[in-house]
Amino acid sequence: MRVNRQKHFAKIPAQACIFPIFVIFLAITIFGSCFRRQSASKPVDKTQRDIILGFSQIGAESAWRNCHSRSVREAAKEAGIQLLFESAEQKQENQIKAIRSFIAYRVDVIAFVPIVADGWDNVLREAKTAGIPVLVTDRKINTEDSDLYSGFIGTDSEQEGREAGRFLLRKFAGVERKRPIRIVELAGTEGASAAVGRAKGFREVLAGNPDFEIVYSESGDFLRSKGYEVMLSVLEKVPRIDAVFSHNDGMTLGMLDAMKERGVKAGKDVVIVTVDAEQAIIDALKAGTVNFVIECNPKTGPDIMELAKKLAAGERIPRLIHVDERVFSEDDKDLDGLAPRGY
Ligand code: GZL
Repeated sequence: MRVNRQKHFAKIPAQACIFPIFVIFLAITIFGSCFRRQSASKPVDKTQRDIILGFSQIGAESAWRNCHSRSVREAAKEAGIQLLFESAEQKQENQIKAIRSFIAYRVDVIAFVPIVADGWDNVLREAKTAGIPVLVTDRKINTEDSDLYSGFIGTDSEQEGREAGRFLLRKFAGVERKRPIRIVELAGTEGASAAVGRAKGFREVLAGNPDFEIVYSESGDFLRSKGYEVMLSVLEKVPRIDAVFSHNDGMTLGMLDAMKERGVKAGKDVVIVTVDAEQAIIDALKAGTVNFVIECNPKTGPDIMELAKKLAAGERIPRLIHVDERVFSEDDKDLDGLAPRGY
């Protein structure tokens, strides 16, 4: 039975309702921010309250990123750290806004994944002025002032690129050929340290070797949809592709869809090398449509929380921590026994 309660409020003019609500809201805001400021200005024994970590994440562009976000959230809960988690939806300006909001809220520590390597000095200077330590995670930043952040924990993208190059050297060693091996590169987000590093390490290994030629490179922004689009276009305009180096599995999965549509036998007609090692790509390795997978470890949440606790306690941390990673190859003896991170 619906009871019309509207009549109980019909006699009170709307203005009279808004004013007391406004006063209450104003009181909470003033008292609340003073409390946070006081607690931040006086040294507070952090054991008496949860450490507050402001975390700016890129977005949700890949299975790898989603696994990384889950790892951070779960580890914060496990560590008893209050996590303010902001997703930037692939925009650097949203990350800068989030970091500024963390500063205003006077969190104990700021951690973030820089979507691209440049453009962070100003906002990190504001964090430094506010006395809030900053941990850079997953991707690296370019800065002249190394004082702007306390340390980095994440993957060694240049090493991942080198592993890709070394596999191709092994794969095509001793193969009689009348022309160089023609390579297409499906690159990650332009300006992202993960893409810059992978490209650099890959080229370092193949540099000066006349048997290999990177005939085409284009960014697919680490997105499956773009990997598909770029590969459809490449198959139209780049003849005789022998190998593809893709900077992440998401783009590789899109590329495999495009190759299948065009009747190209991935893993056989074209050698496929990819980075991340998400489960779908491990399955493709077992099926023979991918030849080599370089692992990029997304499960760094627990390490991030340990470092955040040290920073909150005023302790120093290592400037650079590269997490452990491995490779998975078509030559692995026990493909069924592979132990990827399972995401
Ligand atoms: C690498 C990470 C990359 C992954 C992609 O450290 O930044 O971003 O390789 C992800 O899958 O989108």
